[in-house]
Amino acid sequence: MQFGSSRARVYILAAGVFAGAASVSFAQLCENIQNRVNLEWRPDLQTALVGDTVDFGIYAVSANQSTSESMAALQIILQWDPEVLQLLGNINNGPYEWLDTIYPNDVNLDGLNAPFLGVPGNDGDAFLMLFSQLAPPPFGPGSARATPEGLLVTTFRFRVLAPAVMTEITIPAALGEHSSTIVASGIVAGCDIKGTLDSANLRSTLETVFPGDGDGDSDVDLLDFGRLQDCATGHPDESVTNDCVAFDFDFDIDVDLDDFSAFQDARTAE
Ligand SMILES: [Ca+2]
Ligand SMILES: [Ca+2]
Ligand SMILES: [Ca+2]
Ligand SMILES: [Ca+2]
Repeated sequence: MQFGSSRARVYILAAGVFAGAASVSFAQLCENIQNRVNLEWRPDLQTALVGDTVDFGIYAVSANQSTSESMAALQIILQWDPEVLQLLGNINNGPYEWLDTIYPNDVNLDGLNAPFLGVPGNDGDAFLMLFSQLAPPPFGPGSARATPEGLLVTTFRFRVLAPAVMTEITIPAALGEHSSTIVASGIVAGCDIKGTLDSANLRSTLETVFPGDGDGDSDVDLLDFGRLQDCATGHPDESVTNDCVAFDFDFDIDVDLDDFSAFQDARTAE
């Protein structure tokens, strides 16, 4: 985590990098390279307990399966439910070492990071900037590259505050008047090459939930089956309640025939 004194300098630099297009040819240039990099979450967990610390890695994935894409900088807006999750900060544990990784103090713009105390206040939105090392080898590593396999950009770390059947962390394309999610091209300065923006899901509970064990007595039996019947609404898109999450085997926020068949498998396995 780097929250150094270079923050102001880098922010001014960013304003220059992200300044809009002036000429038509520049706009056309940008159009030719748009949608080159997708931002993707690859969480290694689907459930967590209240009080846990959870990490969500975000990957920059080249939309072209045979080439990687050079990135000068990234600006990532994040939105989450502040009653369920608290943003603690970031771990830059990817293979690429960014020149700087900062939450800018934007109190005088959209205030996404306000109140600003090094990390943004826990109000459900924030934005992070990451800057490439532009110096090419042998002087430096050159800009970060989004590969077809995906470059781990950064890991957002949260604390789980409350139970939720499913909570979502999204990357809005824009928020407020001035803030947008940007993947700045490392080839044509000022061009945004972001493609699709993914979202991540997490289920949080007060106690460990074993799939199928609706009454929490550490088995999957006929008593649990009775509960499953109460939880099954028959409507595939009807949300489950906290009491019924043990029966939502496939994490699609319902209890339906797919879950029933998973329940039967769980009973056989008992
Ligand atoms: Ca905020
Ligand atoms: Ca049981
Ligand atoms: Ca379903
Ligand atoms: Ca389900």
